[in-house]
Amino acid sequence: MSRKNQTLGEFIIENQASFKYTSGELSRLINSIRLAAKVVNHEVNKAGLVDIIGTAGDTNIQGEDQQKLDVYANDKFIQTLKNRNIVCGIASEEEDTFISINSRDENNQNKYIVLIDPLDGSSNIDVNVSVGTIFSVYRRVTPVGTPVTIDDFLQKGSQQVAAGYVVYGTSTMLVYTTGDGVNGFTLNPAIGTFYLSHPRMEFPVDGTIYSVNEGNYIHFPQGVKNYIKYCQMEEGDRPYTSRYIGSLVSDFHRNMIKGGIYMYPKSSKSSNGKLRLLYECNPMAFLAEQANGKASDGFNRIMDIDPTELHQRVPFICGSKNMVEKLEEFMRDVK
Ligand code: AHM
Ligand code: MG
Repeated sequence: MSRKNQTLGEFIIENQASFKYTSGELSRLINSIRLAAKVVNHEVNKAGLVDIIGTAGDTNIQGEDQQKLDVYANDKFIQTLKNRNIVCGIASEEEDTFISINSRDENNQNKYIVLIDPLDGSSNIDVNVSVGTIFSVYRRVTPVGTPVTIDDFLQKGSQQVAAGYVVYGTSTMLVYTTGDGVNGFTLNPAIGTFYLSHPRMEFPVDGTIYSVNEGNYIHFPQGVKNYIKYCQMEEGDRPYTSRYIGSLVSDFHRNMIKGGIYMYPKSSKSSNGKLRLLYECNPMAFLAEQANGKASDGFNRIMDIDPTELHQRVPFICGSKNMVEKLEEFMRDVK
């Protein structure tokens, strides 16, 4: 089956049969995400040349308007999914409401909807620090052939059929799951091909890294404060190392490889935290569980939350299983 250095294209074809709904549609969908990721990667890599090619709002030498990178990424992902006539609906962090797609196919048989955060880690975009794309895929719940409705998007994370991210880091990687483990592919920019570099990725059950914006410490719930103090205590393999990039995809990616916990809890400033359930937390939770990790809101499984709004926020704790469970223990203790 899968082997290292296999290209993503080969991997998709070889693994298509093992996916329980084998229409080829999901494979085409992952393929178009792969294409859009390459286009966005090219643009992200040019971001450092901003003084030379102009900033957002300027007109470039070809007379084209320079776009902000997150707007650019949003356009590219939506355009690619639309053009390839693959999905029946898209929701994005950058769009107020969902987009219904009229298939060119007369029978309009498209079954999948995609939720996407086209460029996450906005505070890192202008400073040459890793950012990422996050995506989540569901089968629609309304009848095929009719326009999508909000019900197609407000599904529990446990209903996801695929999820993944692209990290635009020192290398660009696409990491995804279709419910049969997590595989990571690294882009060779010279030839524009993704290769399987990280087969069967898994969180170590325990870790020694904690990732949280400690500037918000005084606003955190007592359980989180106690857990942070626990991380810092001198005992056994503690104190843990604190690492926070401020880019969910990059923090998650590092923690999955090395073992760690990511936290964006609620605070007295934001009662549901900051991160969005449908296109940030659920896809990362699906990946985490598929990689033997865990994702929680501090008390309950993220993927069991019944969504009520497209842009809903939830507290998000995710990472190595034992670490997340330890945090939950601290939360319960002060409930
Ligand atoms: P964004 O969608 O505006 O980019 O916000 C999401 C990002 C996450 O990637 C990151 O983990 C978090 O916000 C950082 O937030 P903060 O700067 O408050 O620590
Ligand atoms: Mg985001």
